[in-house]
Amino acid sequence: GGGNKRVLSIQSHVVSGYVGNKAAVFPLQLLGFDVDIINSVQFSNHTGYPFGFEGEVLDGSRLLKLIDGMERNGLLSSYSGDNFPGRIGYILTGYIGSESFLSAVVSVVQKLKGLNPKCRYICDPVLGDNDQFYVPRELVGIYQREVLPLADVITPNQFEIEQLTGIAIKSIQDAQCACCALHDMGINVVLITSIVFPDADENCGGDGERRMDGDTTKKAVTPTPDSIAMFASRRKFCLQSSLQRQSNYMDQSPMMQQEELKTDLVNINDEQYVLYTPRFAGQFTGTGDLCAALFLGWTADDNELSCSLEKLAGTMHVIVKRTAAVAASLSPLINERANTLSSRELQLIQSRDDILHPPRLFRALRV
Ligand code: PLP
Ligand code: PXL
Repeated sequence: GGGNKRVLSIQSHVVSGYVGNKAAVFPLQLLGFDVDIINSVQFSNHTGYPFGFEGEVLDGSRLLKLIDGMERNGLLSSYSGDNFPGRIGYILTGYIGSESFLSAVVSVVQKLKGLNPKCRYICDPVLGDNDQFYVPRELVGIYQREVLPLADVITPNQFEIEQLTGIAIKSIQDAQCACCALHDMGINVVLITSIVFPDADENCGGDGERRMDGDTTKKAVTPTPDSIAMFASRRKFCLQSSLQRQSNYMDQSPMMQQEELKTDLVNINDEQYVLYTPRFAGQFTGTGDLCAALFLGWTADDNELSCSLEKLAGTMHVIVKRTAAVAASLSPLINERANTLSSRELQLIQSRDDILHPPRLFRALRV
């Protein structure tokens, strides 16, 4: 992002509740980002409610018109230097429901990267969950061919990374392979937001104690059937080795020199971490959207990847825990399913301190 903390977030808006931009914008603002907000839909509520929803969808051509208006007024970029406030440093996208809108997003990302080569694209490639698609299947190919090659950071869940890479994630090694395949497409950082391994014992990773010192959470933090794994992978390009070789570079024939340069290009090194957190019973909506926003926030400052992952997991855990506690305290009182769902909306505002100061509850393990 070139140090410029301005995000263009293209996501859903809901009047009531916290998904899409409603889940992403407040945390980003708390973390000190200016957020330019484009609402891809405006719905009364998220689409999981039993009595439907009302509202409107923004189509791709209208998205491009908004970008056009911004461009004409110099709001996409500025020639006054990298840190001028008008320069968008990050693009964040989440759930996109149609081919036409996804294609429009692709051209927006291309335009912004053209105007600011340091602009980073954080893409949550939303396809579905629990072996079910909630977007048209045709989007998989568009993500693979057009979207992922533009992305700098992606935040798929287990189902999504399996669809995008064709690799079933049954072990740490599978997660490593799938991330490697995505890095090969040019993506710098991959966060798998949640993985449930079929056999927890084989995926222990490191040894013994995994709880952070001073942790008050006595819940499982080792891989068990009740835990979910988060997995983060960053590809590093090792320029040092090319410098080391430069001393004898001039002595070689031009053909040998060319070989050396090729070798440098493939001299890569993936840094990978796994982190286990307890799983909460029941469904929460907007967790993936919140997760992507927080990850953008914590990785923007070039933190250590392990540090970003630990902060992310700490905040996510307490927010879901607070949400589950509120839902549990209300559910005996009300029977209607709509009310039950509204009681499961993320307790985001109530968690503002935990967003600003993530509790360090879990440790990321290098794998
Ligand atoms: N639940 C908890 C406790 C999490 O930490 C996360 C991810 O960070 C999720 C749910 C979200 O997973 P998904 O991306 O599948 O919505
Ligand atoms: O959290 C993803 C999401 C985004 N946008 C809308 C939704 C949902 C989940 O239900 O309904 C409109």
